[in-house]
Amino acid sequence: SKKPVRVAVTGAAGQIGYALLFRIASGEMLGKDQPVILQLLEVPVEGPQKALKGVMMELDDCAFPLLAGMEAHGDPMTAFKDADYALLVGSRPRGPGMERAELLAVNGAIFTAQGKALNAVASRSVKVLVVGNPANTNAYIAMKSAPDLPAKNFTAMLRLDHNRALSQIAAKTGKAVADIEKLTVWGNHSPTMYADYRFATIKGESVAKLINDQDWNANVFLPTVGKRGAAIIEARGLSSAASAANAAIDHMRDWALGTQGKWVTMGVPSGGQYGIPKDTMFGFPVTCESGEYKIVEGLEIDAFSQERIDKTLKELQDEQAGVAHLL
Ligand code: NAX
Repeated sequence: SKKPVRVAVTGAAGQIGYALLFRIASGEMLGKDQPVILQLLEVPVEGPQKALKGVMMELDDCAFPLLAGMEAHGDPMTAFKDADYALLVGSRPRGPGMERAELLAVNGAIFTAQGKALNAVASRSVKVLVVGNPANTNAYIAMKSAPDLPAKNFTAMLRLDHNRALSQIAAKTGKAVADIEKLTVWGNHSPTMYADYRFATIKGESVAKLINDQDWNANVFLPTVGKRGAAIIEARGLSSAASAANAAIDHMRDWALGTQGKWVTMGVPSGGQYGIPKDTMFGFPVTCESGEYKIVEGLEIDAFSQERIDKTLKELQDEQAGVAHLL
């Protein structure tokens, strides 16, 4: 049987953590033959640490055959020790009335510390996924704080936007989600992201031709996908959690186990493709094979798409400029 791998998860006592840990421990992320050791990080404060103990009691009570070990931590320097995978979920999202500078400062502190800890103690091939918002910029901060790790090990979650777009297209066309290929989402995980179905196909048929409605694209589809997070909060009174956890599982599973040539969306440091400056943590179409992702290159960018890409890039560059003094 396989040797266990170490999976670190931060924000482990939060909403997404509660929807995520049980699926990792049951083998949905890394395969039904891959034992895992969970290294769980929460803030070193009594309430969250106690809640984390409760989640671990429930994990125990599932008697998952693949759960080879489990630890609670309050310090990233111990939580990330030898980690093969790190899912950085805990962060300080923007609250009502919170200034942008304050948001960037609080997260800057969290993600510089976590980046440094990964740099110091994680496996040299650790695969890092940042979920906590602002996800792209937090991933960028962690990457820049870990100079001894390859930049390509750091990624941000755009998969929830990708999955939201898939489901909207399936509803619009009346076709099955499973048959949609070559969809992507460019840019920042924020309402500026650009979900792009120009290359998408359903059983070989062009999605753009099937829909054939640019007004729907610009005025219904893009706003619906872009503002879906706010719509969930409005309906549920809480932000997306199960769907976010599901997207994190999809992202890591595809990165680790491959996509068999299919496109998925990941936020990854740009290598300069499509005019996106090097190292910008940007949503791109990728394929994954043998534990590595590869940006799909050479796609044509029309005027409408260029305008959208420029807008989401501008937002990311402003965020990056706001944290530059920390790095
Ligand atoms: P919760 O507030 O339920 O849980 C967050 C947990 O993180 C808390 O238990 C908190 O104690 C812990 N935490 C905070 N700082 C920490 C630190 N420095 N180290 C370790 N743990 C820490 O939030 P939840 O609903 O689980 O959401 C978590 C994050 O995901 C938020 O930032 C949220 O904005 C973000 N999201 C990102 C999405 C994406 O697509 N990238 C979608 C869903 C979600 O909105």
